[in-house]
Amino acid sequence: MKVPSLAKIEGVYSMVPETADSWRDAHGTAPFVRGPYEKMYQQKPWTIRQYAGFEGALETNAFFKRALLQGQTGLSVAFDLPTHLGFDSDHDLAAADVGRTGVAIDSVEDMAVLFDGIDLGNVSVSMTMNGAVLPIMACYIVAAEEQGVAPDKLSGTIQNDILKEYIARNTYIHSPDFSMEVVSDVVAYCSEHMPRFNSMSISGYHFQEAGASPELELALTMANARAYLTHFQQQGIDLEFVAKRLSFFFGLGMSFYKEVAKLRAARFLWSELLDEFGIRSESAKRLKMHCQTSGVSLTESSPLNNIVRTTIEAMAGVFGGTQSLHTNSYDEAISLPSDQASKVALETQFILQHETGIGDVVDPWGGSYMMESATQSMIEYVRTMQNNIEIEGGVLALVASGQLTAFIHRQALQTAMDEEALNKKIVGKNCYQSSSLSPQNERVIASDKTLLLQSKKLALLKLKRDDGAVKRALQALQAAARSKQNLMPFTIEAIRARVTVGECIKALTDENSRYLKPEHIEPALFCAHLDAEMVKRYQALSSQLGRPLRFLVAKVGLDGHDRGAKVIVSLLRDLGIEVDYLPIFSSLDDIIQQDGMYQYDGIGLSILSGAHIPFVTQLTQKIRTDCPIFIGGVIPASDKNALETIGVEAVFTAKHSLNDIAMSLYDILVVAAKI
Ligand code: 3CP
Repeated sequence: MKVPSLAKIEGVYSMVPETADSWRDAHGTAPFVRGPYEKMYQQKPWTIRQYAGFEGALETNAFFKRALLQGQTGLSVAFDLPTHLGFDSDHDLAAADVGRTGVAIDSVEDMAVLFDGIDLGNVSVSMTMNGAVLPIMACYIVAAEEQGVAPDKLSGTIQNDILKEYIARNTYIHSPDFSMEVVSDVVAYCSEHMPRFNSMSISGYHFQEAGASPELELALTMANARAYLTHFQQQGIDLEFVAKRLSFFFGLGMSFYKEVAKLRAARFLWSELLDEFGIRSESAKRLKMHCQTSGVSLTESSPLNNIVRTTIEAMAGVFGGTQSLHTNSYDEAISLPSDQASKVALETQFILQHETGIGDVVDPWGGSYMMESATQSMIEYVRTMQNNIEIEGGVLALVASGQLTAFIHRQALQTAMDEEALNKKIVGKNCYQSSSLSPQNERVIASDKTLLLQSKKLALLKLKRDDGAVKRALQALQAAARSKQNLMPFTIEAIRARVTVGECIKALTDENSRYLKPEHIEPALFCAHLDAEMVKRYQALSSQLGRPLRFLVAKVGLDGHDRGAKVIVSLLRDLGIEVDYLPIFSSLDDIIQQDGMYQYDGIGLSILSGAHIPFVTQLTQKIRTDCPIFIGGVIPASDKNALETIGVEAVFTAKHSLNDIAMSLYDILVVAAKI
């Protein structure tokens, strides 16, 4: 796909605005570049909405209550990977991931505990859920109903943005076609029954985390927004009404000016897009957004420096006029956020809101030559990209072929090369390195205990419920899927009858089987930036063996973060190694089977969900003893020794440069090859 030049954005500081005169517009009027509301934070500060969830509903409920008491103003639920993918906690594929990167929700009983003592008529709740959106929305609605709160009183947001799951985040379940129907079912249901609830959060955040620049993030987000509007129109949904409750979600990286410009440009583009669809409602044309500071910008070394990064990113969000904000915890490159780091992240927002006066001025960058031209350049970039996407067949076609994913990966490779060549400097990672690590206080997730408890609760639920009602509800859901009716009311009925999340999804996957997207891994030219002697040694090793080295890189379990794994595949291939890649959702049996065929020189696992110990323990028990195993991902330093004891040859984390990784692997390969 053709990519517009970034030169305009890069050279923005010396440009004089051509057509951008947004600063002359009043705040709170179309096209809303200067902000969705006239008085912005002078009238109401942004919502402090920290994304959180771990272990079971009880633990997360306690965390939510503490956060609300401390002054957080909205809730945001992180679900664990099995919930995202529609597996109950007692499913074989769920075992390693229960309660790790979010809370485990198997049924409405769990959802009721999650919000116990929290008035859902008063507190707005965001739920990051896409794949299993039907049963999770239904659990939320039924839990509220049982609390005495009717759907029309509920306020909050469901992410319900499946396109970005295929492009970058990877927690999808069904094929894109069926998933788009599910998305519109949720949107249509909310517009009829939940007028205060945002039925989508069209997300760019994950594109930037996967490697996209801020301008590409914006272009893909707006392209998806257009694809959804087109789809809803085709479904006969009243856009005038639903567009009011479509919100957005953007990332905030370290390119400070670009990030502010991106948020200003986003509002212009949305207002323009709705004009194009003939929508007249002013309130729909106000783009409302949530923002989150960047996870990938955080470093593993000197983690306290991440507080500075997060603060700068958060300021870009506020200058850009966000409605809601999550600030990351400083230890996220190392482990799941500790209590201390979560508290600092929350209090960073209090400091911004109460000590700085940062929100006193509406659109403070308005009128700056640099900012107005940056905003205009963003708008032009997005328009050109949109044009190119249409020429190539539109978003849905490019999602299905995997080209948008590959496109982001190409930018991730470029970033990795820029860091290696020191064209992009990261303090503590590729410059100003120091060996001192700040003291850590890592959160330890009691996953085994959570798994046991969830399994017991599921067994009890199945004993107590009316089996006949369960069977009838599941049959009705399947029949509705076959006859293409809106699935929300049928899922709500099933959830009321105590059908589990996994059972609902199983009923749907029996009709529309689980889907795996195509994978393309782009080549890279890393060797130019690596130690030349070492590159030659790789070639010599292969010559001595009389064959190319052969590697397997695998993503095991349910964790969809594959940016790092794919960069490593490109690196190894550039070193002349033949690499097979087992993509997301691979099992240990897949690895054993592949290794049985090829007897790899090395096997690399990439795990960012915290489930590295159980996976590696099982793998080392099953695999031949002479196969070197490497692991990469978010691995706390305290687990490194345990992994080495189990039999892992090397552990690579965000602090390692590509050169470090290539060197360590070489040393291990030489020993393993017995040359
Ligand atoms: C607000 N209001 C105002 C003003 N400010 N009215 C007049 N003047 C103002 N200055 C009104 C609004 O119109 C609205 O009323 C009400 O006050 C609430 O304000 P809001 O701006 O809608 O704020 P909020 O309820 O917090 O909603 C924010 C958005 C929502 C709209 C962005 O979608 C949201 O909260 N999104 C969060 C998404 C999220 O948390 N995602 C987490 C992703 P009305 O309601 O009457 O209009 S975490 C993913 C992490 C990565 C991963 O995937 O792993």
